[in-house]
Amino acid sequence: MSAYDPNNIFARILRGEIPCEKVYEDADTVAFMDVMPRADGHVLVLPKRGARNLLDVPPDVLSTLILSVQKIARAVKAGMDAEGITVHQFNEPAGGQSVFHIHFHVIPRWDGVGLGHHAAKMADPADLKVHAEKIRAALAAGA
Ligand code: DGP
Repeated sequence: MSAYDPNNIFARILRGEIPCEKVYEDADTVAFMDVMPRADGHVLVLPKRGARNLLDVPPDVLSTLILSVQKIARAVKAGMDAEGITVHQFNEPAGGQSVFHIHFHVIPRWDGVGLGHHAAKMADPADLKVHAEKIRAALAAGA
């Protein structure tokens, strides 16, 4: 396994070098909209501290991260009026990972609606903003 690269795209987003549509931030974690969503309301949750993936992440980083994943899953379900949530987490290229800063995908689901392909199509930024607003509102309402 390669070492963590501090210039990966998510590290650059965390440093504010590249914009993102953020929905949540606390002392340890950040959540923002995936620019290539597999469904409307697809959010990525990541730690501020750098780790490549599940194979090297320290336990204390993983602990706070998974609590944020649960919080965002609840907010995405409420904000997007979803019927279910799919959580994905990919490790190494063979495991489907393309950005090497650990993150969880939180994807809202509706009965009978299939998932789009992984990282296949850029979303319209205006749509991402609309979905982010709904998720931020659910968080503000205590979801
Ligand atoms: P993976 O590493 O395979 O778990 O997928 C990375 C995801 O990150 C993929 O769904 C597309 C998304 N993504 C890639 N580049 C950017 C970016 O610059 N901004 C945002 N918000 N998402 C990105």
